[in-house]
Amino acid sequence: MKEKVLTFLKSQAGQYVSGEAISQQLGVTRASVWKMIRALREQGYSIHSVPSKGYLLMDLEGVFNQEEIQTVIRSNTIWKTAHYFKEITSTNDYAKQIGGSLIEKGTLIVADIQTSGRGRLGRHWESPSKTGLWMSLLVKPPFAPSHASKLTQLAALAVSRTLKNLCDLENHIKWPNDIHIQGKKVCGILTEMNAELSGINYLIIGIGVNVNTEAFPDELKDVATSLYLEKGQKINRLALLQAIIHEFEMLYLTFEQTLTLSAIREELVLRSNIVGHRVQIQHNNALIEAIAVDIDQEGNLILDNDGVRQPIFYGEVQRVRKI
Ligand code: BTX
Repeated sequence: MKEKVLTFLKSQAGQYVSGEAISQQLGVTRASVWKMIRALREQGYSIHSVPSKGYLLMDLEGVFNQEEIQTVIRSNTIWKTAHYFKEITSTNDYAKQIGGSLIEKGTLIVADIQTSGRGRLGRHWESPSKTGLWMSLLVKPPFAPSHASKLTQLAALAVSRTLKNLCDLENHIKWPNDIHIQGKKVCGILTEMNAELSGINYLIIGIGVNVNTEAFPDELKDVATSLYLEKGQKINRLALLQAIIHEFEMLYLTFEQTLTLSAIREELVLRSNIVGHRVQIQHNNALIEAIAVDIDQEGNLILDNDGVRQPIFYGEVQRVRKI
């Protein structure tokens, strides 16, 4: 029954609804309306009450709980199962714990806070409470481990498209795993897998998006940004989650057919803030400096060093100056 109260409040978005109106609509007493409002608040919904006006649902920033997340992924064909945590060390760590026993095609793990969010090479990923999208997409793909890194590119494109289409924010993909707005990192992606030569046991695509972050710690404020800081308005995290998962699903289903990035290679290049620039890259213990000229259908960054072309599969890339 409390779901019905919630649906009713959502249908009146932005307006106060009296306890009387809710009790009449649902055919229950005012006392049970109050009990259900209390239960919804315990579930994380922010419901404001004013004695003369009634109740107002204030979930413009998106409330995460098991039911809401399950609802937004209902139509997804790959990630149908979700695990929501109010707090967790890292969604990627949890994905590893359950990865061995994963039987469904895909599982989504979402948390409101990560206490030990991780970036690449064990670096810390700042994941404060309820302001971001901290999630892992766990999947058991039927293809060889060599294809895994391409999924980072699919995820980056899914986020990049969503930030443009849903939030109207211009953004760039910093090959291979970040999304930048105005040169600052708004999203990072960490892909990890458990594999044998014969195949992938499970693969985890961890995605962290700074959504409604109002301020960053000193060490990040020059390099990090959030959708809120760029747009000046709060973004509904559930809507963002739904859009990213939907984009990713479409990209993944196409990728499964060809196992190459040929269908999206040009778009990856267009959205890149690396291709067309002189870069430095740490690769196999050497620091290479060259011009990034392309991304191939395997997802490699193509460097041109005085006419010699070299594909780079993975690495830390930094722009040196515009050519
Ligand atoms: P990365 O190694 O490319 O980036 C890590 C670096 O980014 C840090 O060293 C720091 O300088 C900077 N940084 C830390 N936190 C933030 C932040 N919130 N916003 C912007 N910059 C930041 C990027 O690794 C991959 C990050 C993946 C995070 C997701 S969240 C869900 C999943 N679970 C988990 O533990 N990690 C992934």
